[in-house]
Amino acid sequence: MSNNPLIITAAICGAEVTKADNPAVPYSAQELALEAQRCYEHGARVIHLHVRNEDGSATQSKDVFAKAIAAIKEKVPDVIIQVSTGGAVGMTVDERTGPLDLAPEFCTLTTGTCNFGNDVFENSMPMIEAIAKKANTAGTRIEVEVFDAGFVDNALTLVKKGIIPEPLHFDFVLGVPGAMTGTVDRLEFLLSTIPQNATWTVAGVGRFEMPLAKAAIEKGGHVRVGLEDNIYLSKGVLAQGSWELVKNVAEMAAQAGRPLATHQQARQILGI
Ligand code: KMH
Ligand code: ZN
Repeated sequence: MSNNPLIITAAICGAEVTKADNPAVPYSAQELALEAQRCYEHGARVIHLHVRNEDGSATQSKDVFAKAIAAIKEKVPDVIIQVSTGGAVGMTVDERTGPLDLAPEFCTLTTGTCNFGNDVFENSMPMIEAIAKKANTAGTRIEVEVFDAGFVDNALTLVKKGIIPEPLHFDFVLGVPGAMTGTVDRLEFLLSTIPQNATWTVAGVGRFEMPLAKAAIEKGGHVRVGLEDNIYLSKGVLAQGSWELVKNVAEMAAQAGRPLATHQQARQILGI
């Protein structure tokens, strides 16, 4: 059992889930900030951030991100904010990279194309390279989002080309319908493919969320949970917010003897 500090990321909003799915999904800057504060208080040190228009539709508008980030920073100045560059399926690279104009400290980068439910989440190599270059110019630390096994290989190719810097930090997003499923053997295979100096977190989608969180805690990795990935606390019971899922993970970590990272430790581990 590893005892290195555990970083919990809270994916509080996403682009797909709506208040109709779970009324606790935050849309406005104030709702996002309140949710971020609750998640931080329960142990999350990173907020994976998407933002919404007033009607709840997904946007990657720099201005909407700026308002949300300011509101979050006002309530929780120390939390690490990781902006999404995935946005929603079908958005262009220009749209998706809107928040990078704010030179955030942390962002995502999905390194491959996959099915995403009935849609296709498109990330051709030129698209990935364009997003990575904009992140590098902004001085933003990249988290590599892996929805399927070849995404690791693409990330390693980008390292060789000097487009993304090492050490890599991966997020294994497992259980998206149409991409890699969320069983522990899949996670173990992915771990066998990443460089020794890489760090990693896991985001299990739907029913895979907590079993993968438990595996990551045991294996010395980090954990992402939140309404973006899973709206339920247990079968048929809606989570009251992402904070309740964070609380669950913090309790699992305590039982396993993994301390939670401080915000300084999280920045150090992530190389931010
Ligand atoms: N909304 C998904 C299509 C990311 O944030 O970087 C992509 C996504 C990945 O959520
Ligand atoms: Zn996301």
